[in-house]
Amino acid sequence: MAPGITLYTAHHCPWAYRCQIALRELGLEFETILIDITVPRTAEYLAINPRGLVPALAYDGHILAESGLIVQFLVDSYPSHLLKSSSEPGGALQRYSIGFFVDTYFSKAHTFFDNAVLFSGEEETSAAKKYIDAVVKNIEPLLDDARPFFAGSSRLTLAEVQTGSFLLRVFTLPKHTEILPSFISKSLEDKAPNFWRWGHAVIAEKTVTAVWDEETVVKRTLEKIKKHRAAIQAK
Ligand SMILES: N[C@@H](CCC(=O)N[C@@H](CS)C(=O)NCC(=O)O)C(=O)O
Repeated sequence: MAPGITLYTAHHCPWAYRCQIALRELGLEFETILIDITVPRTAEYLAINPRGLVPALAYDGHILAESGLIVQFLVDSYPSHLLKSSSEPGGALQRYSIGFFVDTYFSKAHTFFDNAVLFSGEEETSAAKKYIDAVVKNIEPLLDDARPFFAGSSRLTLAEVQTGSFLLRVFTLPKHTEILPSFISKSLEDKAPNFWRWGHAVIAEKTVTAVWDEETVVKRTLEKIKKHRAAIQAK
């Protein structure tokens, strides 16, 4: 019998969003329970995930937390096009390369994007430029052979599952000038063509857009910006 799978999530959380991309890519049946993270967590949810964060995954009687680890658990449990096993020919190297790519994206680039969202004025412009420079320097070379996906793959891989929900933001939010300066898009298109092509291929995939709700993400992002700016002014 297939194990019961329940995903506790909020679709506007990019970390949680990764898990449903993985579940859909793997063709797994799962139940979705939406958690309202704009209010304190219920005792019922805290009993599931004492950290109070989304996502959490109930899998065959086990509770798993932390999006990256949940995704890794799923791709390890269900061999697929997303990732080779370490014992397959080329598997260990593919796992290393994808791990290196995902780590590089988050440790060297994406933080600047998040900063640009939160900051305003010169600080926002500076963070946006740092994001573009970091993508050009660190990510662009790693996507030289994307066809259209990571390392020549014609289908999504774990690299896209771990980054897709963040790419949705990168390619959507600069259209909303109350959130980000629009030069981000033009600069990425001109200076990071591999990243631009790859990112657009990723966000065109049905499993990536399945529960994407731009309006809600924009609304929540504006609320987050307001809260952040109020906290700074209160200091
Ligand atoms: N490292 C965690 C991050 C998860 C996370 O930050 N979730 C946020 C929503 S995007 C959350 O649950 N926030 C609720 C809160 O902080 O109260 C993961 O990857 O699962």
